[in-house]
Amino acid sequence: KSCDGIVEFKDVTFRYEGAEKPVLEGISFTAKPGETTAVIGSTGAGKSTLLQMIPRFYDVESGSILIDGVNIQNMKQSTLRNKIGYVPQKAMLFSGTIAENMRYGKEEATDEEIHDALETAQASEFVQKREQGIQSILEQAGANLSGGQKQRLSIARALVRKPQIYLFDDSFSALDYKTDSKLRYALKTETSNATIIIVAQRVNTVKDAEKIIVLNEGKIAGVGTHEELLNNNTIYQEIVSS
Ligand code: DUT
Repeated sequence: KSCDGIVEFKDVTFRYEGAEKPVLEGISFTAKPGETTAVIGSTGAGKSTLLQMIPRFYDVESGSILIDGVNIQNMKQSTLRNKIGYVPQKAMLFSGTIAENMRYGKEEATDEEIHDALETAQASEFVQKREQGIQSILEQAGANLSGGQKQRLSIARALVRKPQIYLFDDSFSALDYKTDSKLRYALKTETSNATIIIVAQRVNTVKDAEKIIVLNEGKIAGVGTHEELLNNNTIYQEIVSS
């Protein structure tokens, strides 16, 4: 169904246990299916925390988060997890074959589905260069891979599951600009009705997003397209020129 996967934050405030100040304060926005919503901000702004609230790694202190109008706190955990493909900042690969790593989260995935996901994630070329292809062994935590290769496999793993909602936590940071752009374009094309939320520190990764949210010290400092924010948001201008 093309209308599924609307993520809505309503006046969300959150603080880590024991912290004096909330890390997120009064956050409201909507991320829509078929669109990329990007969150940009300097280190410590609260981007990862915001993203992690969607699969309920943390619960709101006040406000609410809805998916298709349903408060995520009233959803079964398994239902929520099935809707979401979360790609963490650090790829979590294990010792085993590439295929085994790709099937983590969807045991029944076919080789073809794995190849398609690798293709979209711009990982096909380096996987095919290995004699055993997707049957090649990854050493512990992917020790025999570059940072960018690990990120692409981590993205491919999420794609294999075909969730409605993709959450990318700085998942493109180790890629060169060209690969970053190519990957996001392929992602957009192959997951046309999915809701994509991308957290990033660099402008290249967010500039094509339909909606960019500027997060500053836990608050939204601006929302718009790249062009709009370039014109009217000083924090965004600072990020661009830094
Ligand atoms: N923080 C904690 N406990 C945690 C995680 C984070 O107190 O378990 C604090 C650190 C920081 C703030 O919350 O002051 C926001 O952290 P977050 O990782 O959400 O920020 P970010 O914008 O994602 O930073 P980066 O771009 O460096 O990942």
